[in-house]
Amino acid sequence: MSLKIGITCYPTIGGSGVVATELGKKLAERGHEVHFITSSIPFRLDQFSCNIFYHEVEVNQYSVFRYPPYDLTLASKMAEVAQREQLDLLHVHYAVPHAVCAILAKQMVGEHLKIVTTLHGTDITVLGYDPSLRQLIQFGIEHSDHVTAVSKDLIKETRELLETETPITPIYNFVDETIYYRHDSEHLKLAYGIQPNEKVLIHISNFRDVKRVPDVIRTFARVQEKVASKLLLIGEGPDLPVVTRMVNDYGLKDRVLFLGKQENVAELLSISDLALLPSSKESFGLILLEAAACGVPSIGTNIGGIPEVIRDGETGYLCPVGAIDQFVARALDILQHPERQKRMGQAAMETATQAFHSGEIVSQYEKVYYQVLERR
Ligand code: GMT
Repeated sequence: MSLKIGITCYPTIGGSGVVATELGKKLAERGHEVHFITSSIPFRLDQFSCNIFYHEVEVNQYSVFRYPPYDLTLASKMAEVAQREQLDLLHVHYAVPHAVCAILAKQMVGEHLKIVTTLHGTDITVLGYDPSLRQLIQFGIEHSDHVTAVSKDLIKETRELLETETPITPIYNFVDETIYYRHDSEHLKLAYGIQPNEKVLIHISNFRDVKRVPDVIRTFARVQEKVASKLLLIGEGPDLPVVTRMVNDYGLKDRVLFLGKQENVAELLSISDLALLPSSKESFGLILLEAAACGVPSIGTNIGGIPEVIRDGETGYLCPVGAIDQFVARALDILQHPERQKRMGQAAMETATQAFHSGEIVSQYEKVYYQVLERR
């Protein structure tokens, strides 16, 4: 039975928006009607499909409001679309504000409209610690018809932090295998001035404090003393000025390439030998899966959902947060042993295409949808 599904996510660049959009595209391929209800067109919604619709949430500026009421406008748009298009369910990514808006929409439309909420991390691991939001997040979770989370660790943290008994299903993230595979993009090395003998390390993030990008620089500064290499930094965010200063202070200007925000990271990953993710908080670490799908081993921290994505010693390595010595030793262990690097890269690719296969993950979401609708 094909369904009519509304999807709300943050449409700008970010793992949760990527996963929500790719899920919508895959659901549409399976014959479901998918309605994106978002503040702008999701950046990955780049191809036409007659099963995909986009409804823009336009927030008007009224002088009576000190702040534009995005959440209320979203709830009202959700209700309008749900009623007009006769949606079966709203699948919202993030408890706050999206699940709370969906609950309001459901109250406007009627109990038949079901709500599936996916937790991606920041709503729990950052906002959940804010006492002024804690109860609202709990409300969003407890009034959803079904809640999923992108890792088992995120479920554990949600339970501990919010003291909620609500069942939460783990459903891992996935990548689109038609985009994330090892591309033949060696020409990029020439374009970026990377010598054939040089190894390439890569870090991709939004340069927020939790990503600990300075640890990437500290690690690379020592690795490049032993192995001829270059570092690709992809992304932008609050820590970019600090990182730029560090690169200058360490005298690494010629070895570090700041590439800013990039959409086609699969080609950049395909020229990389090692990905680094030294985060202090990470519910999943989608970039690790993207790297793995392109055959790149990773070193990440042993926190959050990262150990569920990197198989320590098989597809990469896990190190404690801030343990630069260990990061350096593990990086050298991979980069100075081409056979090991190749083996780990292959294992990473196999894990990405098997354990996290998009077909399997999309089926898990479909199962959840049919379950909540059966209860109608
Ligand atoms: O990591 C971010 O700052 C972005 C955030 C997002 O909203 O996309 O990422 C979260 O969701 C991703 C998709 O599920 C996960 O891969 C990231 O690990 C998670 N970020 C954190 O937990 C800090």
